[in-house]
Amino acid sequence: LPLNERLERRIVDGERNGLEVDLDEAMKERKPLEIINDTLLAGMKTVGDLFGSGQMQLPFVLQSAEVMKAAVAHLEPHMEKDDPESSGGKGRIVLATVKGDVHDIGKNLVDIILSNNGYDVVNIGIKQPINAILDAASEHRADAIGMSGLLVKSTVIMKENLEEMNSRGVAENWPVVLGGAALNRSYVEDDLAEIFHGEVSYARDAFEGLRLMDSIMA
Ligand code: B1M
Repeated sequence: LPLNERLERRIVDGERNGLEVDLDEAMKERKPLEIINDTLLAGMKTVGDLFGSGQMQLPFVLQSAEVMKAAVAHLEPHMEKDDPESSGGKGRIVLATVKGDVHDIGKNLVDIILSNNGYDVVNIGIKQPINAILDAASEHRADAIGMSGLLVKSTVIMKENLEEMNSRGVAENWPVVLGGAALNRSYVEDDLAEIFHGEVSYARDAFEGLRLMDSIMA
């Protein structure tokens, strides 16, 4: 197979052997982020489709996710970084996958993109209840909160989290950025924005997350 198809195939098949060699080869032609966006994420999409249609079992999805993570970890040191002088200086965001949800590949990509572009990211991990998110935001004096979630039920949890922020009177303390495959723009920017007493916005991908942080900090 040609290199790009082979890399995409590695994600779908969960095949790690020789991954780094192929990635190094690909980096001679393309930037790490292009490899992630154009090739590796296409593989993850196929995995999702196969799983969703019952053609792939969960343990194999997990293997694909492991290969995806290994690939991103291998590419990450080669990514372009902002001026290191400004590292972490543009603002601070607490990032979490919401309660009940283990999906973290997207969240960790957001972490990488923001960190490489001058933000200080406090990534508190998966399955995080709102208490833990708000505690981290206070403790680290965050400028914003980012929540990720891929399950349909996570979209409900996000709504509950915003309601909890309203009832604690902290909605205006932190602008909230929401992302993840089960969300859509109108749910966040119409429905959730309507009930939330602070500022909430939707990021379709990690780059929109970066743009939103830039506008929050402007
Ligand atoms: Co799961 N899973 N999974 N899964 N999984 C989905 C989400 C699913 C759509 C698959 C399907 O059915 N087609 C489906 C959800 C269905 C639903 O809710 N309606 C599903 C399911 C059902 C499940 C389980 C319930 C399966 C089971 O146990 N029976 C279970 C859930 C466990 C739980 O959370 N409690 C489960 C488990 C798993 C694995 C552990 C095997 C593994 C996750 C491994 C890991 O993350 N460490 C896994 C995977 C890999 C997937 C799919 C195949 C791929 C997800 C992924 O990593 N995509 C997924 C299918 C799909 O999404 N189409 C699926 C790549 C990633 C880069 O994309 O996270 O969307 P994404 O991030 C994007 C944007 O959304 C955005 O930026 C990223 C790109 O730049 N973004 C943000 C995300 N967060 C952001 C935050 C921001 C800004 C942007 O700011 C804060």
